[in-house]
Amino acid sequence: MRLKLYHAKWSLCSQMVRVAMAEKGLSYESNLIKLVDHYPKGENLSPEYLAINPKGIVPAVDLDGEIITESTNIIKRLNKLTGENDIDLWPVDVDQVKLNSWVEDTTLTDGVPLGKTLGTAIPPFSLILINFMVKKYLSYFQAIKVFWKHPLRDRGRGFLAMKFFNIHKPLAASCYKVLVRSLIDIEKNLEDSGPYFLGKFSHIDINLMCCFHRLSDVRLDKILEIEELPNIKKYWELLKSRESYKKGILDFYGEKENGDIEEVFGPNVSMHLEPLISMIRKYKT
Ligand SMILES: N[C@@H](CCC(=O)N[C@@H](CS)C(=O)NCC(=O)O)C(=O)O
Repeated sequence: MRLKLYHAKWSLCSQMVRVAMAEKGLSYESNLIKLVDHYPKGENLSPEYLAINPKGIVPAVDLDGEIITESTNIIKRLNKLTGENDIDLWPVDVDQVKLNSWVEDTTLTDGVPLGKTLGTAIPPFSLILINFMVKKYLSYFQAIKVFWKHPLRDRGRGFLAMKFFNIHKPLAASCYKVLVRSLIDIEKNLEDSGPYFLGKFSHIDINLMCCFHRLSDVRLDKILEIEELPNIKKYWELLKSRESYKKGILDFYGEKENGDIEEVFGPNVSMHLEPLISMIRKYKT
């Protein structure tokens, strides 16, 4: 079997697939793609990559010549393969409806407006970093080229807007409610079924591991440690202790990834932390 992964180091959806690969113990040929929002010579809009994924986004997998795109599809497909570890990411003895809907809602699903679900509410919080990277790495000419070339029109428009303006703050603020509601739902769910989201480890824990990790990239991880969310605190520790967290996420942080995060935040926490914590306290009382 030949398994080739097209992915990016700092990409939430790529992280999800890499964690799934690590959980299954699958070895793969790695093809790292430089994304146009943080590399002047971005590769995801190149004719070669567009031939693999015409949407120009990562991840994509080549499984014996068959191209699979969309992180959820990829993970479901990988789960059918036999790797070194005997683990089923879609166990039949857990609530299938819940698993399905939570996986949907924690994925960056195309066509779902930003901020509608947890999976589409996390990226707006990442925008502080993306906004910074677009300004830092893209020339005006490159930003205009991305605007023209990006098959996903709203992405092209967004990246161009970020070259000129800071659009991250209002967009993140518009997602407070969804993030807070989702955390409260997760807390309640863990209280009922823990230690993993549906009792045993499954696809949804991979998505939540990556979403929570992104919160830590944007200096919002303190929200996962507050006393109002004790089950989330335990759960996050448990997720971080899995080998797949290191293999699929941490191992892909280099000087550039860490350097950009440091340059944006320094020793500071996110500007959204306090309002979010106050909102959780309000909802919990
Ligand atoms: N629905 C897709 C979303 C994929 C996606 O948006 N990937 C981002 C990185 S997380 C990307 O390729 N961004 C580059 C761009 O839009 O130019 C999935 O779940 O795989």
